[in-house]
Amino acid sequence: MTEMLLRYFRTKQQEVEKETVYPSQCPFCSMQCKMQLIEQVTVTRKKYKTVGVDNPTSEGRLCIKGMHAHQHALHSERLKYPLRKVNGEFVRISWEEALELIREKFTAIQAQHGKDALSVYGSATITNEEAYLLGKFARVALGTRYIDYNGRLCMSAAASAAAKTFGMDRGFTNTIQEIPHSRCLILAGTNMAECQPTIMPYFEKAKENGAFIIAIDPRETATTKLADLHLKVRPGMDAALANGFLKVILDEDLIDEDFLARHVVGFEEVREYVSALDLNEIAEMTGVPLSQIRKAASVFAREESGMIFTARGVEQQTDGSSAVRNFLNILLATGKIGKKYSGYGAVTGQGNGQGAREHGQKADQLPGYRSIENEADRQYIADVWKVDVNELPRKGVSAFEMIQKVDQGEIKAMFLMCSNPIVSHPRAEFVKQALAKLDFLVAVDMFISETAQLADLILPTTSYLETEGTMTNVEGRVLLREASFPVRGEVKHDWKIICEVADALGKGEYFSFSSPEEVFHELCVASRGGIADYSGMSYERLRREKGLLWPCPDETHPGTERLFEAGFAHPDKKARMVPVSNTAKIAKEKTSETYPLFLTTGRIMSHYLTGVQTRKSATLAAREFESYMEIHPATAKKFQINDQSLVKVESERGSIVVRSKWSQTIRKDTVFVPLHWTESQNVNRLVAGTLDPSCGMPGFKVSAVKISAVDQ
Ligand SMILES: Nc1nc2c(c(=O)[nH]1)N[C@H]1C(S)=C(S)[C@@H](COP(=O)(O)OP(=O)(O)OC[C@H]3O[C@@H](n4cnc5c(=O)[nH]c(N)nc54)[C@H](O)[C@@H]3O)O[C@H]1N2
Ligand SMILES: Nc1nc2c(c(=O)[nH]1)N[C@H]1C(S)=C(S)[C@@H](COP(=O)(O)OP(=O)(O)OC[C@H]3O[C@@H](n4cnc5c(=O)[nH]c(N)nc54)[C@H](O)[C@@H]3O)O[C@H]1N2
Ligand code: SF4
Ligand SMILES: [Mo]
Repeated sequence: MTEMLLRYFRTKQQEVEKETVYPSQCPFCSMQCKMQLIEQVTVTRKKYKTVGVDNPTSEGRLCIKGMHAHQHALHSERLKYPLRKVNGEFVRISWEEALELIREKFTAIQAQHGKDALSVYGSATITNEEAYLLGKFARVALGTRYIDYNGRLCMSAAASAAAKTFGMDRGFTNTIQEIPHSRCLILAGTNMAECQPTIMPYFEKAKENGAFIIAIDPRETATTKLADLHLKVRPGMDAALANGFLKVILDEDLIDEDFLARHVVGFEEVREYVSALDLNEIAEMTGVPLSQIRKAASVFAREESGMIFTARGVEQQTDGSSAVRNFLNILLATGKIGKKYSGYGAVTGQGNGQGAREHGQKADQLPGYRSIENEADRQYIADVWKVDVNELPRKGVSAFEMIQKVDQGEIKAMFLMCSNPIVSHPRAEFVKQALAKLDFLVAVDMFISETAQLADLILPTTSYLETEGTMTNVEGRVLLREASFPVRGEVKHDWKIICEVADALGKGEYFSFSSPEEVFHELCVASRGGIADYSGMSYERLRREKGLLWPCPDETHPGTERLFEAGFAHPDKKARMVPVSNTAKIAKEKTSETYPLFLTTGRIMSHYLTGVQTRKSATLAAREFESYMEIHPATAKKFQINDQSLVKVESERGSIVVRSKWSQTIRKDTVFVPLHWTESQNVNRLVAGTLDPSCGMPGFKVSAVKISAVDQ
């Protein structure tokens, strides 16, 4: 028997005729786990598997999404040719025809309606080089002020809070390797166990080392299970909860007077404001017992080191930016920043959530985190781009406001790269109707997404397996994603597409790049002297040093591991504290007799964003094939909703039908629906279009809804 088995395995082995290894990084979250795709060619077929590769951040780990990412990249529905819509059907055309069509349409629209009638919508999934080129494309090739990107729905609140407070916004102020040594960790509105799974060992090690972990989330999740204390906050009340922490810290005299005096401006205003607050009222409005608020605040302040992490739970609110600022107030009041094992982490989302917000895709931004309204910044970039500074457009508007301008007929055409806004935006039905009004929509995608379905032209692009470029991970570490998988059909890289469209529009001289590395050289020069300074980096260094943390201002600079050790990034080197109100200026929806429950939204382990990619992966799709609504059994009984039965969820905007999932661990006044499904399961049909006025972030995490059983 053994002999037979051995012979069997030997023959099997011999079957593998050729093995090829392709390097890459995971196309999904901000951990940017390094990986290899292994292709085995046997006599009968090709087999693929993905394995992790060691590096300073992910240490060789992969989660299930990464392990199965190749299933969508190799999927038969990957687009191979440009497609033009003719009488409602997509037909194959050549690249020459596609580029000519863009030239014709864009030129005619601008001639008739002005430069700003064109718009660009970008992404934090594309590489730094592509994000940089897209910003340049909007300003130089199209000359429009209207460019923004999906990171607006993701990173804008944390980015604006850190920029205002510290004068600089890099996701983590410390390296990930410091986490295990910190004594107290606050995880506010993050479900990293499902969203950045390979980060978990750092927190598990911290726990083994005796750290006290505090989680803030209306639901119990795989992340909150790690916590010593879980504050089950009412959705949208994080700013008030942070005030509760500050009040306890003041009352118990736990502030770091010396740190405040030397490094902070604005503490007295915060002290005055917070002193007048009533802790019982805060406990009441946040739904968190006072004893828990006291315990959390006092442990955090008393421990010698501590870190606060925020993610979308806190940030995707109409006061997300100030809610984050209030958590930063806690760090500053206790002097826990700019030091070993103490600091802040905005847990970035998409693969390039960090880098894509630095190189000029944002409505008000030029590369290197420069401001498009600052005269010196404009002049510097105009010189790098070799254009007249007066030709550079001024700032545009945030992503959702851009859609509103489409609806109002002000924007007539859109160049959309790597996003699916009719699923991911609030008021999804409105967004769909608005985009349908465009005279001309170009979508650059790997698949016919729900939004690409509306396009007049789809340009097929390469995936993470095929596109080389840099990505800046959750730490702010710039990684070189090497990629060499053969490109199929007539597919082109995003960076190449941008350059060719620019050329078709007569602006080729500004886009004459022949590789991502050439683009990176220019990006580095453009970032020199800016806040996000990459100018000391090169592909060669990134390869050799396994990534570099910015700022890295010259070739001999080792990169910056810990920020703010020598002061903050404002000109006076001091951080800014400001009082934050318990309630948002733009009121959040309240529950009422008609809409008696809070709805919050978020993610699950096996799917990614609007699901275009993960639904094409057989293994991932099988794990969770439909949407659901998490609900407490007591609430479910009150509304006569059985477990695992279909339920209609309605808000003032619209309705969806999903399956109920009873859970003892969610708040009784709250239901949760993930965002990964579309059409009648798209939770964004329910979410309002109100935005945080300071950063344009929609309030994805609070809606008022009613629920009812669907007769079956
Ligand atoms: N599996 C998976 N991983 C992903 C993604 C994905 O789609 N799927 N997307 C990536 C992207 S782009 C992003 S931005 C990140 C997002 O990463 P996270 O921000 O961690 O993900 P979410 O699930 O949106 O929200 C986190 C938690 O916030 C809680 N929450 C809801 N409302 C509130 C509130 O009012 N206050 C507080 N304190 N908490 C609240 C939710 O219950 C949820 O558990 O994940 C990245 N990783
Ligand atoms: N209710 C609710 N809504 C939310 C959120 C929430 O928590 N709740 N979260 C928000 C957040 S944080 C985010 S980040 C947004 C994201 O929302 P979207 O930007 O709409 O996200 P994706 O589903 O990643 O869409 C990416 C599209 O680009 C394509 N694509 C993938 N890789 C590439 C590439 O390399 N190049 C090109 N050209 N195309 C590519 C994919 O096929 C897909 O069609 O959703 C937001 N919407
Ligand atoms: S989804 Fe995130 S954690 Fe999972 S393998 Fe990809 S990059 Fe790593
Ligand atoms: Mo995101």
